[in-house]
Parts: sequence; structure tokens; C-alpha cells
Amino acid sequence: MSRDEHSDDETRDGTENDRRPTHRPDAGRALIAARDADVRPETDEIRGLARSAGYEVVGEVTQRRREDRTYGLGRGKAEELMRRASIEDVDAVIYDGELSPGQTASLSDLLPDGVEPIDRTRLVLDLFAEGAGSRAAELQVELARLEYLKPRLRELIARDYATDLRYHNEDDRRVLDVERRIDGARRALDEVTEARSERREQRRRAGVDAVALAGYTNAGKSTLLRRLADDVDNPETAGGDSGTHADDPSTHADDPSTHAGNPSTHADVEESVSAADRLFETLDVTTRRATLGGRRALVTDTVGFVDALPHRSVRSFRATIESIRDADAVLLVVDAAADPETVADRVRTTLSAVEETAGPVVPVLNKVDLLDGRELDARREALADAAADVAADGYAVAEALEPAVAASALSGADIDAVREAVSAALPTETTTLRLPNSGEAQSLLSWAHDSGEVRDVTYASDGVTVAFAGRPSVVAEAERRAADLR
Ligand SMILES: Nc1nc2c(ncn2[C@@H]2O[C@H](COP(=O)(O)OP(=O)(O)OP(=O)(O)O)[C@@H](O)[C@H]2O)c(=O)[nH]1
Ligand SMILES: [Mg+2]
Repeated sequence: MSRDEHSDDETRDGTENDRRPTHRPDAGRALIAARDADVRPETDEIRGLARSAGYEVVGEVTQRRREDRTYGLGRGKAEELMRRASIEDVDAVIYDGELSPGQTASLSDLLPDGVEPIDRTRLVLDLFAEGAGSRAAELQVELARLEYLKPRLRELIARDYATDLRYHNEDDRRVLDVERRIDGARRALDEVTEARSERREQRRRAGVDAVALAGYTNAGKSTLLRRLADDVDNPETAGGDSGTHADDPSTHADDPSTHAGNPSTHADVEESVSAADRLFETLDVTTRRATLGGRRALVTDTVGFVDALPHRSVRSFRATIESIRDADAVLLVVDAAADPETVADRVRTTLSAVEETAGPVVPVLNKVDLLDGRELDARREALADAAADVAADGYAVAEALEPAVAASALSGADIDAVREAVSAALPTETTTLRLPNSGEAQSLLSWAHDSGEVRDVTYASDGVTVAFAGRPSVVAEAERRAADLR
């Protein structure tokens, strides 16, 4: 099928966005199908996801009506979809929502041969599968896809049985095969996850704070990471994905010491154009060093959340949720350029996926370069509304929320305020160390500089007095070392 021809669609075809090149492969032509009970469906986000997955969106069929058990759309609309799919020669129909196994099979039967119905969950999983760069990400995606596939395979088998009433041995084998692969992926993932959490524990003992970036897809997490990182590359001139690109092995390693080099390798012109507003730009958990208010931190970028994904499949992206939950502090990045209602929805989606955190959560209203003061106030209110809803739903994360900071990761405006807000939120203890005048005291002092914040050093004839602040575990370690010297 030729991808060069453009088709005409009376509604939305040919917008700038739909023709934007992507670095992802050509997945084919697609029609969007969307239904909403209360309002005319809004399709910007599902179009964005489809484009990110490499589809050329050639049109949409939308409907305002209640849920339909057979097709996800009313019969009339489903038939219109079938006709349009045939006329416009599409490869896929992308449904903005979750289709049950039965709905998937019914739509599949109705649509022209070779046209696949793809729901939102499957679209996101395909996107992830294609972009997963690390072993852990691959395994998470494999597991999520298999879990998605299993009930759908069962449904297809049940329908085949209903038509020819013959029992097929190989059907059983197919289901068993899927179950076996699910077990395998689970076990392998457990091993990888264990190794990761061990490394995380080692860093903690070394006195480094773990800070995680969390937020909806496209909020600006990776841009903010580039701003905060010590080995800085300027977000305004770098390609949109430099430093976190899934194909760049130097940025995946869980060990930050391997990132000391220059991570900016994807800054060619086309990349930076197409990088704008591509959803799920980051598909892996990546970590960089940063200094926040005198404290050394490892800041972890994570996969963004997206609306209307069943919790189950978001949850299976364990690395993202785990690094957010376990962090000493979380930066909740919010795209403040979105309208207030959208801001509130996305914050709710993100926080309810995270559920709880060990550390404080500092919201960052990002992209303030695009807003005036009054608009910003409306976003602050939206954030507060969302936080109240999440608290009402009983999620512990609501209690961890700190006051929001407004900033622009792209222009760099107020990034220092972000740094200060995180370092203020990080758990800190202070102590006064009294050390003898000795070489050992000097080496303890240099360790203290590396592991926490040395606020004051007073030398006297009978010894050295050090005012020291840092993570509680580091302060305890400093006191132990100081006691050993006396
Ligand atoms: N105007 C403006 N644009 C920004 C700002 N921060 C990020 N962006 C743009 O927003 C888009 C998304 O930024 P990313 O940093 O890739 O967002 P992300 O949260 O990492 O997205 P995913 O990895 O897809 O979850 C890019 O086009 C950025 O250039 C900002 O402060 N102002
Ligand atoms: Mg990103």
C-alpha cells in the first residue's frame, strides 16, 4: 500500500500535526474512532498517540452516545467506520478507549479484511514495545502485551468453537504458550528489578539523594532533567530527546557513572523539529547526576502517564512507578500550558497511578513562558482541585504534596526555585562534629563534603568543629565516623 498518497477527510485531514515526521517507523494509515457519553469526543490526544506510534491519521469517526456492548460504538457508526475504512484504504482503526475482548473480535469481523481494530491500551503498548531500550523496559512491555493478549486470544478461540463446534488441540497450546511466556517474563523481570533496587540501596548508603521526575507524557520531564543535570546540555539547542533517547545506550545504564560523557547525540535538525509534542518520547527510566542546593542527587526521568489506560497496564511499568514511590523526593512536572481542566485531569491521572510515595512531592508548573500571571493562577487552582480529589479518593500521595513552583524548563526561568524547593523538601538533619586536628579528620571532612553539606568549619588549637547537614542516614554515619576518631 502506498504511503505517499494523501487522502482527503472532511474533518481534520492535513493539519500540520498529522504530517509531522516522526522517527518511528511507518505503521500505516489509520482512522480514529471515539465515543463519549456526554460531550463530542476530543481526539487531539489519541491523534498524538497514533502519530507517535508512526500512523498517518487520515480521518475520524466520532459519536456522542452511551457505551455500546458490541462494538464500542453504535451499530450505525460502526458500519460507517467499516465503509470509511474501506474507501480510505486504512491499515488500522484506532479506538480511543478500551475495547473488551468481545468488542475487539466483533469489530474485527465487521471491518474489511486486514484492518485491525487497535484500542488505546494496545496502541500505547505497541509504542512502548517499539521504543523500549533497556532489558527491564522490554520485559515490562512484553509482560503487559501478553497479559493484554491472553483474554483476547481466549475470546477468538471461543468464537471459532461456536462456529464450527470442533475442539482444536492447538488452541489450547496457544493459550498455554502465552501463559508460559507470561511466567518467564515475570521471573526475568523480578531479577532485573531486584538488581536495580540493590543498586539504589547502595547509592543511598553513599549519601546520594534519589529524586524522581513524574508527570503526564509531554509535561517537560526530560527537558527539566537536562536543566537540572550537572553534565548540562542546553534544552533550547539540543534535540528534544537528547540525553534520554531510547536508542542511545549511554543514557540507559542504571549506573550514572556511565553518563559522564556528552549525552547529546541526536540534535540534528529534523529530530528537533519532530521532537515537539511527541507523546511518550521517553520510554525508559534514565538517571543523571545533579546538585540541588548543595546536595548531590541522582535525578531519574521516567515514562509519562497517559489518560484512560487501564491501571493494570500502567502498573506493570513497574520501574517507573517504583522509582517514583521510592524516591527521597519527587518532582511532579505539570504542563501548565494546557487548559485548567486538562491540567486537573492529568494531575489526577498521574497521582492516582502513583498512589503513594516515600518522600515529599513538589509540583512544578512547567512551561510558564507560555502563560501570563492570571492564567498561571488558574493552573494553580486546577492543581489544588486535583490534589483535593486525589485526597478524597484516599490516595496517600496527596498528603505528600508540597506547595507548587512555577518554572520553564525550556527557557531556564526559575529553575533555581525548583532546585531550592526540592532541596528544602528533602529530609535533612544537622549535627555538629568535633574532630581532632589530624590527617584522618581531614579525610573525614572531605568525605563530608562529598556526602552532605558542610555548612561551617572552625579550626581551633584543640580541634576542628564542623556544622554538617545531610540525609538522616548520612548524618548518622558522620557521627559514627567522628566518634571513631576521638
Ligand atoms: N514552551 C515550553 N516548552 C517546553 C517546556 N518544557 C518542555 N517543553 C516542550 O514540551 C515538549 C515535551 O517535553 P519533554 O521534556 O520531552 O516532555 P516529557 O515529559 O519528557 O515527555 P515524555 O517523555 O513523552 O513523557 C517538548 O517539545 C519540549 O521542548 C517549557 O518550559 N516551555
Ligand atoms: Mg521524556
